[in-house]
Amino acid sequence: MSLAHQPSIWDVADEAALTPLAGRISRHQLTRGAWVDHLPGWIEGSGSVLDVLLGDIGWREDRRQMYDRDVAVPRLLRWYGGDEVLPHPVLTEARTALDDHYRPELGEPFVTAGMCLYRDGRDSVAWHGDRIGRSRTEDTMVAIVSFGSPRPLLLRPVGGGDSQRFNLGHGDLVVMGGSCQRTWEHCIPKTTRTVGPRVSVQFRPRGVA
Ligand SMILES: O=C(O)CCC(=O)C(=O)O
Repeated sequence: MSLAHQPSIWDVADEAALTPLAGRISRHQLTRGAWVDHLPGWIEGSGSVLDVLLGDIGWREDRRQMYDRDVAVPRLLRWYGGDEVLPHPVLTEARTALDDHYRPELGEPFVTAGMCLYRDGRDSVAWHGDRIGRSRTEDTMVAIVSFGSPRPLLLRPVGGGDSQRFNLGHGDLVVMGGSCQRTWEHCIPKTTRTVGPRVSVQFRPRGVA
């Protein structure tokens, strides 16, 4: 994959490394038992991870039926089951660190890693909650680490209300928790601004998608 990307002027480390989570991640309480944790710049040297993720890791285009047309989903996808080796060791370390931090609250480990590649501002994902599997009926957590050009993740309550915005790229972490997948929706909107590629890595417990 040859997608030009601009390094962050803040994240200048050559080697990818996790920074501590405890005491640095801030919780935003939403309504109806939903919350979002946010830690900008959790992974340093994130550009070196992006270089690997933009390589040939098996990205595929999904297609959806829209009325009478078969259309490409506007982003590329790669899904890793729990027994697959992740493409960069810092991602494995990240999953372990998330487990150490959240296990008392979550009660189970993060297992799968879903990855999305937004090649430019035309790629996006529409409003949705991750409601396939247990997250349809149970509280859970979805942890997202972002690499590359920041894109806004918007959240809004199901049925309407004020929205929240987190600009995510360059090693930033958000964790959507509590009832967030059932009572709130999230999206990555398209933009006409010139933006480089962004890869989102979503860690989920088994049976949540
Ligand atoms: O790109 C992101 O950070 C969000 C991805 C997402 O919402 C999803 O794939 O369900």
